[in-house]
Amino acid sequence: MTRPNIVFVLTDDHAAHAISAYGSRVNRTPHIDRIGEQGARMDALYCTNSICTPSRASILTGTYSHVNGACSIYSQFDYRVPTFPEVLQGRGYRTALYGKWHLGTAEKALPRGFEDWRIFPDQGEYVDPVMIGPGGEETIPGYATDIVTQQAIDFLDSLEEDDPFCLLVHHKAPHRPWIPHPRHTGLYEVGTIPEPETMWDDHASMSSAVQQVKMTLDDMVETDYKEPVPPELEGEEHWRERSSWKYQRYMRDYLQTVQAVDDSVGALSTWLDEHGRADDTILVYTSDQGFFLGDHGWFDKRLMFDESLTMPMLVRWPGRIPAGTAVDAMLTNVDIAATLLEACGIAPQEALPAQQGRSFLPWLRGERVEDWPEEIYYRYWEHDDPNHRAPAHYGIRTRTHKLIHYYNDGLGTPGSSDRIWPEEFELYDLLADPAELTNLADDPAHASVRAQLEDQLARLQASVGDAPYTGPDTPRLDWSV
Ligand SMILES: [Ca+2]
Repeated sequence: MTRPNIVFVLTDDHAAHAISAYGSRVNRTPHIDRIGEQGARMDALYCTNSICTPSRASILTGTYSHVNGACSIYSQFDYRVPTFPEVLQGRGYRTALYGKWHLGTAEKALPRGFEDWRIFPDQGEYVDPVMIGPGGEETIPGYATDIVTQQAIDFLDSLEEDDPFCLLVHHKAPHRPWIPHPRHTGLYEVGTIPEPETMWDDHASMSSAVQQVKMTLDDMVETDYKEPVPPELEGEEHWRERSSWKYQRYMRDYLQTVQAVDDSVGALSTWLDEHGRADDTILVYTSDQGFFLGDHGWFDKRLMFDESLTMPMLVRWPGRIPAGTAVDAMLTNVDIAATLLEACGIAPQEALPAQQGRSFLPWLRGERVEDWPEEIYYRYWEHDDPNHRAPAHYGIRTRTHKLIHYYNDGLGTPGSSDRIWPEEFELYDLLADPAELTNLADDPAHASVRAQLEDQLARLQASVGDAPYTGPDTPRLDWSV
């Protein structure tokens, strides 16, 4: 068979519920939607660590954070763990990467496996970004999303007709601080954006660790909403009106930056159509994790609640993936490398011996796989960073329940092992309470469910080669390292 090409569009912090193919109440994304209309939509794809660097490392290598070393945005990706683009390059693929890398800019951490690449240092800038490439560093005038799209199209234009290619298009958008292109500033006017149903969640039954995170809408700062808070909204008593005010501005800008991403997907799709390459190209749209869009009163990610845990993914491969396929299998970002390699006719385990994922290609073809796991493992390692104060935790999600274990050592006292709170658990019944508003961990009626999930979590954690947190002497990653 002809080897398929890959165009892999990865955005940053684009929640599924800001994509109309996923039923967004707040925006329209016609070009992204079209991938799913012509191909497949993943309905239960989860990240295994909801933050930028770790998810990228898991996607590229097919491994969990404790294996690839990129447990937090402050820890070093183990560059010795091979990636799927390196495998493809070794098999004759033309490979390129443009945009956000976020796996380090030290010489050994620079992209490998790509014949051409341009990356933003760290998070990158929206306007006139600096980009690093094989020839060094330069400032490129323009808007980051459009620049990355043009670099991708220039690469496609440079190819010979028969070259198989793997192109990674890694946008900065819609990551903080959400700077839109001027062509989109008329969209999603302040005051018109619906508030989510859980925006006024009081977190009353949640763990102390979660109640103290600095991720509420009111925790946003002026660089997020771009203008001073009006004096009449100052003061503790006005926190609700102020949160709504901040929400409207945050969402306006977030959704406008998404619109440029949708334009990018449109441009790439058009290129494939016009050059006769659509039929032999796997076009993927996904994001490194989800994001809270005012859900539970929060912005940002990190926590294991579904808005943050869920990754959107749409995949088009005409003739191979039936149009309109909805995949409800429970998948993770660790499964993506195996899937893409298998689609290219390469046995994942032989090509990437360290990889821990399982190809979900059969699901994409519309088949059902009877022995597919009905559980996913999650671990957030970054502990109590001063900006977000999100606690480290691990947990399990099944079809019906979620159990989360916050170990809490040193929480609120970075660098110390003092225990402010004892370890805590949260248990959610996802069938009765899909919005995850009621923590049942200490409900006697759920004691047996909790005990069973604790056993299941321990088995799952061991099966991926991770180990429980056992105390301050356990090696642990620290945000300050
Ligand atoms: Ca991200």
